Amino acid sequence: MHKVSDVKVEQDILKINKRIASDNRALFDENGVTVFNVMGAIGSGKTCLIEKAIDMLKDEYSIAVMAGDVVAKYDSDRFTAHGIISIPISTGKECHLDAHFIEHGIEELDLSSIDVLFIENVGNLICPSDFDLGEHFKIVIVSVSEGDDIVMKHPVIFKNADLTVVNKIDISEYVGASSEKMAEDSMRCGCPRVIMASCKKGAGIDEWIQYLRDSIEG
Ligand SMILES: Nc1nc2c(ncn2[C@@H]2O[C@H](COP(=O)(O)OP(=O)(O)OP(=O)(O)O)[C@@H](O)[C@H]2O)c(=O)[nH]1
Ligand SMILES: [Mg+2]
Repeated sequence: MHKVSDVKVEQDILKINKRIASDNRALFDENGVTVFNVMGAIGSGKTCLIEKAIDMLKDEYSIAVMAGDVVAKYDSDRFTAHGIISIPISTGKECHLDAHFIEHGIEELDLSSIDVLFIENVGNLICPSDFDLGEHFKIVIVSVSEGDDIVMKHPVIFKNADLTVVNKIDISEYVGASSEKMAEDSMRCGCPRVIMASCKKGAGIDEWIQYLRDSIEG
């Protein structure tokens, strides 16, 4: 009895989330905003890769970010230092963003003046995969320092992703992880595209930017 009611509550939460996400997506579409939901474990390089994208695309597109974290101010300040608008979304105790957080984030933005919105999700590979935010593309950043069995331990988030970035390949040999295995595992889970990158050293950054540009241009 107890278990059945738990399942019902979860189903209701996901149903409500889906409805709000669909409203968010309709607003993004009306305003011609392309939205990327950037997920991945704590410290995998989400902020670093979005910062690179801002620097390399901000002359072509008007970019905004929603920075989601338990305490969001720190990453949000990193984004605004690149001369764009960033909305901090502090989740408190929540381990993921949901569509309702994004709905409130939208109230802070003039969508008609934005071309591209990056949403940096809270760092982890589990909860964010359940929650549609109204984005157009789901991206997972995974770093070699998480160990090369990490993808197969969290197949759902990779299955639902449009792109996996295997980051920190500059330190693969020091941490004893095979970035090739991680890329293969991600494809095996069902992710259609993988980019190998080192946000720090610059490897794969041109491909990352090209992926974003192609996605924005549709
Ligand atoms: N060696 C190496 N370090 C990297 C690379 N990319 C990011 N880092 C470092 O990893 C740390 C975390 O990077 P962030 O971009 O802040 O990671 P994040 O995923 O945004 O982290 P959270 O928001 O806390 O979940 C920082 O010290 C970065 O300098 C990389 O390609 N190679
Ligand atoms: Mg970050």
